[in-house]
Amino acid sequence: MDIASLAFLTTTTKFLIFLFKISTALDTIAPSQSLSDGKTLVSRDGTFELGFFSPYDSQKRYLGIWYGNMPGRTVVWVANRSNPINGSSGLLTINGTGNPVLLSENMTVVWSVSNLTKEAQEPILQLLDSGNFVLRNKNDGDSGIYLWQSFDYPCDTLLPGMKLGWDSKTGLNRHLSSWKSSNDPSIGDFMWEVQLNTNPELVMWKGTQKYYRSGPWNGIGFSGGIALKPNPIFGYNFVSTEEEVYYIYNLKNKSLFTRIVMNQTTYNRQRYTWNDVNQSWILYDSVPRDRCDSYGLCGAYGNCVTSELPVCQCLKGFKPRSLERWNLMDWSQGCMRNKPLDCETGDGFVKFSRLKLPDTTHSWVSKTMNLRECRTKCLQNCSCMAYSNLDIIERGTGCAIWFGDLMDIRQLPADGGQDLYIRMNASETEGKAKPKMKIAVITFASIAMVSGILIISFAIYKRKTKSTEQTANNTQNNQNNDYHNEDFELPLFELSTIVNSTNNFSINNKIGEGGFGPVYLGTLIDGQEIAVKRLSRSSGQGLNEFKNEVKFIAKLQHRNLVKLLGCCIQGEEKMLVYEYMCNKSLDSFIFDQTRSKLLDWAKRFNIICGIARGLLYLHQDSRLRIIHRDLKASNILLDNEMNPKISDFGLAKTFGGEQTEGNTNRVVGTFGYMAPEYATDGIFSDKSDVFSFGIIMLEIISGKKSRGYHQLDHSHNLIGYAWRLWKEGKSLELIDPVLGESYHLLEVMRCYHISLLCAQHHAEDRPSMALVLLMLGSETPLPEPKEPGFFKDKGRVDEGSSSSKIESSTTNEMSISLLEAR
Ligand SMILES: *[C@@H]1O[C@H](CO)[C@@H](O)[C@H](O)[C@H]1NC(C)=O
Ligand SMILES: *[C@@H]1O[C@H](CO)[C@@H](O)[C@H](O)[C@H]1NC(C)=O
Ligand SMILES: *[C@@H]1O[C@H](CO)[C@@H](O)[C@H](O)[C@H]1NC(C)=O
Ligand SMILES: *[C@@H]1O[C@H](CO)[C@@H](O)[C@H](O)[C@H]1NC(C)=O
Ligand SMILES: *[C@@H]1O[C@H](CO)[C@@H](O)[C@H](O)[C@H]1NC(C)=O
Ligand SMILES: *[C@@H]1O[C@H](CO)[C@@H](O)[C@H](O)[C@H]1NC(C)=O
Ligand SMILES: *[C@@H]1O[C@H](CO)[C@@H](O)[C@H](O)[C@H]1NC(C)=O
Ligand SMILES: *[C@@H]1O[C@H](CO)[C@@H](O)[C@H](O)[C@H]1NC(C)=O
Ligand SMILES: *[C@@H]1O[C@H](CO)[C@@H](O)[C@H](O)[C@H]1NC(C)=O
Ligand SMILES: CC(=O)N[C@H]1CO[C@H](CO)[C@@H](O)[C@@H]1O
Repeated sequence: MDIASLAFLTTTTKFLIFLFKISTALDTIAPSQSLSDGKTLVSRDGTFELGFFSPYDSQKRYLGIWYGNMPGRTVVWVANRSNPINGSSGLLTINGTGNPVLLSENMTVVWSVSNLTKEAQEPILQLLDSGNFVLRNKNDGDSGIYLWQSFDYPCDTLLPGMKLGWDSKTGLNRHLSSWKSSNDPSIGDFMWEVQLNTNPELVMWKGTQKYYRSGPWNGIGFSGGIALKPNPIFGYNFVSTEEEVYYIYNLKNKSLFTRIVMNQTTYNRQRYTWNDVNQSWILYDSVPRDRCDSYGLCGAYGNCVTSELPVCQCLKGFKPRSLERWNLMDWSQGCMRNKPLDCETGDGFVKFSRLKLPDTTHSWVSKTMNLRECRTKCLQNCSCMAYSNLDIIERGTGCAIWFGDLMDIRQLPADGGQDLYIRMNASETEGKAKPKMKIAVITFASIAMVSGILIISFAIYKRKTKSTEQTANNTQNNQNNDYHNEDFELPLFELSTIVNSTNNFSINNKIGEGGFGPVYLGTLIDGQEIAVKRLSRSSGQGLNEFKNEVKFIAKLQHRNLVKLLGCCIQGEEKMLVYEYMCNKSLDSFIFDQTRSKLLDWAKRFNIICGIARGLLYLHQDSRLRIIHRDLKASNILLDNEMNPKISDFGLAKTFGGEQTEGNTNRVVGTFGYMAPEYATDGIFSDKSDVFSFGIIMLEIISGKKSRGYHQLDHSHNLIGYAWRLWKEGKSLELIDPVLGESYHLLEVMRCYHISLLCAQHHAEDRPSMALVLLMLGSETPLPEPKEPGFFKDKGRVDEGSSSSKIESSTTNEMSISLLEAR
């Protein structure tokens, strides 16, 4: 037989087997049925298969689940892992009381399910496409209510959608335990679980020894981990509530496969992804990653630093407990204080940066306390040794404190780790603090990279002593012991760092030109991309705007606001450094024929919600109440996951306490987005931002520009058009045709409705941002919108203030300023 016909035969056989599988494959077992050795269940789409198998060169038979359409057999779950069957007599069935049982010769029960969550009525066993093997009542259908599920009893593998952790109602602890060997799936030495204490974290055990810990969850990731970069494969979360504490991860693309496995051979927890091209599993990541991840390697108060030799260093202010053993590289005794504490008289704290936070076994947390209250709380108890923020989102919230010796600390690279404030003798904390530049007043005006506008201004207040030595990216400077000036601190970049990162302000690096100076793309040594706004020396206005307006940017930190990384002030040079947004601004997507296709409705909705959250933060939740005054699509930047970030605070105004409205002689903003009372009378309030937000929403829904002022017939500007369609019951015509059929109609209509409410003519009719978010997130009925601003007024924008004239006007994409001569 020649090779061709052999190949043909093989293909045909494969095809026949495939057909056979399709025609015979079942995914369920009913009480009258059973599954014997040699037969398998196949999930509906064929992803998973359940049946009897023998691992590697073992002769023993086990009931297990493996991937259905893959060469080799990757087993993800075993039922009778410590009780194998000797021959091929295995039989899986449902017994008289509705419990799944696995029988071997002479009807011996090898494995069974005894704890059902409720009474079984017509129970069936089903293998789902997720790899979950469930027992459910037949009439519960696909409701997700199960009497029992294999996902609650993991073996060594965590699949997407499985929870690793605790259900406090039932006391269930879902954890991974390694196989003893590739021949023997019974419980091995390694376990990977959520350690349930006040500040939970993931812990790996080797027998009864703690082997590795993840560090507590900080709202974004685990404090000892590497931040997960946006990736097309998976995302994860850690949920901690009264009822449940668990880790979970989800696949972004259902046609990819990933799995997490606790591996006894390699002593680590691995994450694999399936490579379709060469048909094999690729190791994606694993923990522990390096020597410093070994639990408690450096002992109490020891700091593990991979770039140092030896890796163990005592934290600043500490010395080896036993110098002799320390020098022999036995670090287990750890470190002790140079100067003992004096709790009665009063201690202080020293801040350590970029640490993996210590073991949380003896700790306490509060979600509501801020850092200052946290410090006080810690000072009150002499056994409290350190504190930190619980959550690092929005510049840090909540309070975590540690009792007793601090264990298992390591230093992490620039973008990892957290700040930890460690209790020290007061004499250690005073006088030694390096003078750090304090920013009292900073303003940045416009950062609009596509249209090339970035208007920034700032002023710097220096403390008595001045230092320009400090650089923001100095990784050596990781144990700086400044204490308690967490407010207003802005890292300083060396001029040379900026010069190098931008190729000496090369024309090739220029990404925009604003009214007050050029914007450059820079790349730091560690690869981070930055946007550098360099103030032109000739720009007097930049400094003015600065002094007047943004006394606050250093205080603003929210995931939906663009992040200021630092600044550089050296001689004549004044520059602000921002995170670089590779996806540029919203307008470069929604108004672009090809790029708009990249924004499906789900992404657009996410953008709407993100902008709303950012605005709510500005209006209400930030320490200063801020009105942005120049919201528009080109001021919404998008990160690589398409999360929106509000930029350009150059025109922003801040408010004290009860003040809700202001008045200005200089009307600045952008036509098409400006609320009527602001454009005509210079009256601004949070509601004028709400108006602009409504317009942006309409632009996102319709893919059309607001345009505005040069259209005399106001029914032809976007808001007029949207209002007319709404009134005429032709709302569907507004929706961006690029969205095709793939949108959630009710959600789009709800957004449309909310945008009209935001754009109502009278400011007092418009909802607050808090209400907008509530409306976006619920399905409660909405009030009928009243006529929008700029609809009926057949006149011009400046109706009622005939004396206004345009002071400087650029294209309709740029900010313009109107001067009111009152
Ligand atoms: C398999 O055989 C071993 C020894 O031969 C015996 O101890 C064990 O009980 C048997 N298992 C089953 C399920 O029959
Ligand atoms: C079915 O199996 C369960 C679990 O082993 C057991 O408790 C129950 O008594 C069995 N029912 C019958 C009718 O054998
Ligand atoms: C099963 O029953 C037969 C006959 O009663 C007996 O010879 C055999 O040893 C039994 N097997 C096991 C595994 O108990
Ligand atoms: C069944 O549930 C009880 C109480 O909820 C628990 O103590 C027991 O360990 C459970 N048994 C199994 C096999 O999960
Ligand atoms: C999902 O992955 C498949 C195979 O890699 C790819 O062809 C497809 O485009 C991906 N889908 C999405 C939505 O990313
Ligand atoms: C454990 O890791 C080794 C080496 O990467 C690999 O060959 C083996 O298949 C892994 N074991 C499991 C159960 O995944
Ligand atoms: C499979 O391909 C990936 C890259 O696509 C490569 O990294 C890997 O080494 C390959 N594995 C084998 C076993 O060839
Ligand atoms: C510790 O602090 C107290 C007061 O804060 C001071 O009196 C004492 O001298 C300090 N201890 C040492 C060893 O410096
Ligand atoms: C300090 O905290 C520890 C640990 O929570 C606690 O046992 C002790 O009672 C506290 N002491 C005081 C004075 O509150
Ligand atoms: C779930 C279950 O019944 N597991 C059993 C598997 O076999 C071992 C060894 O006999 C039992 O201890 C487990 O209870």
